[in-house]
Amino acid sequence: MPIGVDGAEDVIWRRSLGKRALKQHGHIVRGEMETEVRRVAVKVHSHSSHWGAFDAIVADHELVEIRPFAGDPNPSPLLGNIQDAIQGQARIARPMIRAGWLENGPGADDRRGSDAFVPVDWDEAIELLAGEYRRVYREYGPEAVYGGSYGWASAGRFHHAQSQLHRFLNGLGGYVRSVNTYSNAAGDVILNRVAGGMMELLHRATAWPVIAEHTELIVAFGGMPLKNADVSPGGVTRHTVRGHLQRAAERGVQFVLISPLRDDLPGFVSAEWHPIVPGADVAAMLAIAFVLIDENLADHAFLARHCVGFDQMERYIRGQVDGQPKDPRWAAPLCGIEAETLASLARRMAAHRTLINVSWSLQRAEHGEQPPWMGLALAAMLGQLGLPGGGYGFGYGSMANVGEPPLRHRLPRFPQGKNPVSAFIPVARVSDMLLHPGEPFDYDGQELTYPEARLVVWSGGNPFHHHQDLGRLRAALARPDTIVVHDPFWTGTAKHADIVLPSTVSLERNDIGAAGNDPWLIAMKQAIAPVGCSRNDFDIFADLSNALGVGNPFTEGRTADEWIPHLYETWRESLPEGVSEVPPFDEFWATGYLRLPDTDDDLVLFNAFRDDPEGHPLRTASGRIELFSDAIDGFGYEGVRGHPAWYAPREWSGSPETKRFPLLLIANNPRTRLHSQFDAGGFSQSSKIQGREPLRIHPDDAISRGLSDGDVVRVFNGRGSCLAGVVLSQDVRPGVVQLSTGAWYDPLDPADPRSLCVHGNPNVLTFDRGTSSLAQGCSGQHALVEVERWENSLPPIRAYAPPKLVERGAAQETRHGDARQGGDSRGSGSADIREEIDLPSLQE
Ligand code: PGD
Repeated sequence: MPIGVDGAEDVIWRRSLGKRALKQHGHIVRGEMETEVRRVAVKVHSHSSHWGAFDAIVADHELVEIRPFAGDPNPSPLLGNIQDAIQGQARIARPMIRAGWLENGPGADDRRGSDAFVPVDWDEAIELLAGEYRRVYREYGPEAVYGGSYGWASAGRFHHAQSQLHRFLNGLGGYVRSVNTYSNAAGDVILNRVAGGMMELLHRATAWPVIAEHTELIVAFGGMPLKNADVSPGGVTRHTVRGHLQRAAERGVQFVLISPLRDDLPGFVSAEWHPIVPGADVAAMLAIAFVLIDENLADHAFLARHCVGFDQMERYIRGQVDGQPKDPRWAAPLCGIEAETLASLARRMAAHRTLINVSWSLQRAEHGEQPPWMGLALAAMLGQLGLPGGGYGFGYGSMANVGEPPLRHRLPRFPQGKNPVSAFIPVARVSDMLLHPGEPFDYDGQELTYPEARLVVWSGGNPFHHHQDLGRLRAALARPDTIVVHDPFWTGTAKHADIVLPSTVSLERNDIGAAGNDPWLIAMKQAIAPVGCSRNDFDIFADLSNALGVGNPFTEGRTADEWIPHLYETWRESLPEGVSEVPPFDEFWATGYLRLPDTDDDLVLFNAFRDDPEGHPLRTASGRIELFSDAIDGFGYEGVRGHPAWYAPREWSGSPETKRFPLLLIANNPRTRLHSQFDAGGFSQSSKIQGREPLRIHPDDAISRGLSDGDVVRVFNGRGSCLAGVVLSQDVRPGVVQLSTGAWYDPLDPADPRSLCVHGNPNVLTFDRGTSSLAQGCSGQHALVEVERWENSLPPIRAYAPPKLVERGAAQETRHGDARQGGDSRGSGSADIREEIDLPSLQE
């Protein structure tokens, strides 16, 4: 499968010429290219990303345009990040070893993050790293290797960074893994116990067309934001959520938005907006439940036949447990929604075909197990679960594929082998593990112990994006003997590693794109040559496996380009008889796209269970929906009863802490990129203010602080601080500020773990506590902060610049000098570095 043999054609070249192409074709400058129409010879390569399939248009070996997949009705603007980002200076050009590690060998080191790096060639990097793997496995065993390596990496069934790493580590004897995700750990754990599995709710959710046709009232806790519906792990070929919402709105569906942010539902659905206090949804839900009970609107027949534990929950709601009825008057001051509004909403919900949606953002917070559980309980009380258009949704609008028809067959999969190590951590407890080895912790009814990780490997994830309280993370990352990072980019994580291995991006390799609940298999064709010396993760692990004497079990004698047809043909052979639509590999590859058979568009969640709960029991302890769980009750965890309940988060608008930090920060997923990916790209950059991530604030809060649109502010609390650019917005509840995740970590003083981040990464502010002992999930959504105008001169953005690079032996000198990063990332940074050390051109 050589580069660019297929799809060669002449096309009209309208826009988005890359910088190098501009130079080669001579005479066009960036400003003109939007209108320029010219005919040039190009090659067209089908490809895919987590935010959409596309054709990569290449001329003279340069990526010149990203053109959305023709079958996508509403392509994502995130495609606009790819072109600039993949060729920028943030790419890692060569394998790098941290100077201090090279000098002193493995060991705890708090210089991680501020130390310089020494470029080495691949042979040396492989030899050094193989030696370190050998040492750690021999001296400490596989329980000393943390390979959880959480992260989305890039689309593609074969070059899936985490799967590649896990297969490699399994070949060495295993590793400590992580469980659940940063996206929805709390929802996963609670719904597995009380609804029989979150995956069922996600992959077999009531189909969007059924909602558009049958639902009368959508009550959306946390909304259904279109920005999140742009993405799906593995890819999304058809962005349909906007169209479904439009059809529903045209049919007259009423939308009630319960969220501190008005744009958590698009304006065209004309939602009734109740700007709730962040973190107080369960109080509002309990008040609605109270009214359903009090006014005899609950469906007792459904509760009796399909649920267990309503009695216990009812006693709590009526106040028979703690003397406090959870009525609307109780809830109103907690959640900021008037008592009468809550009561009338309860009556409307009972009178209409109602869908209750709980977005994932609600459970990415302290006590995050409660909103998905209480939302389900409300839907059970309405008795509409299993009816078309009624019932419950977990994550419509949290991801593109929720509500899309499931595929009839499984997808091609790269086998990971078996991990004999039983030790694991809940994914968001990584700092706890590194800071407290040997100490006990609770998780979902189990008493576990944190292992002692000597070697930490990350491939395809960015903890400096996804983890909370980055100051604490930095202290934790000072502890292990060795940290290895495989990434195409100099992310914060790469800058904190000891050994950095440059991976290719997906456009630099061949792969197969596919995702659950998405109907297209995409031939992801290599479009451009790898930047610098970057290599496919597979090839890196193959070399390491060879060096460690376990080569053949890892590669099975195949190259990467031999694995891809192998995966496809193995998958094709495993399909049931009669799936005649699936052609042989060569045909698929030549066509570029394959429509997969999916199921009908009329799926209704829980309909078989509704009709026959005994014949189609749920996979819960009782076979029914658990409004009271004996198991959870038996764990005896603080802040987790046997039924859903209200617990005030420690940091929220009603807490005593607000005296010092009176604003409630919402650190949600960004609108302009997927997580931290391609933050240097054009679309992401277009939203920055004086180079900083935008922070939305209500005009009342801005005026009282003397702030105007476009100002730069310092956002701070007791854990850290960052700069951000002010956007005044009436779409934010007063008392709330919103700063999305994903701006690359950019410490003013890299040697200070609690340094100001000059770019606007909100995880310097968030707290690092699990949702509860039940799920131990990520609580990154909320934190208390204060905001003040930044009066000093603006520090340059260095986030995308490489760290200081030095020749071997120059490390000592660096320690005494300035070990800060290389300069302004859009200015002279990379030039300085190249003067310092002769790096290969990124384009060669
Ligand atoms: P990404 O930015 O997608 O973030 O966290 P995650 O770590 O997944 O990181 C993926 C990394 O993979 C990037 O650095 C990219 O360059 C790299 N990569 C891409 N392709 C390849 C490849 O082929 N090989 C290798 N080796 N690397 C590759 C996301 C996580 O963040 C998630 S899912 C959520 S929902 C969380 N949300 C929040 C939140 O709401 N609030 C806060 N405060 N924090 C959060 N963090 C979580």
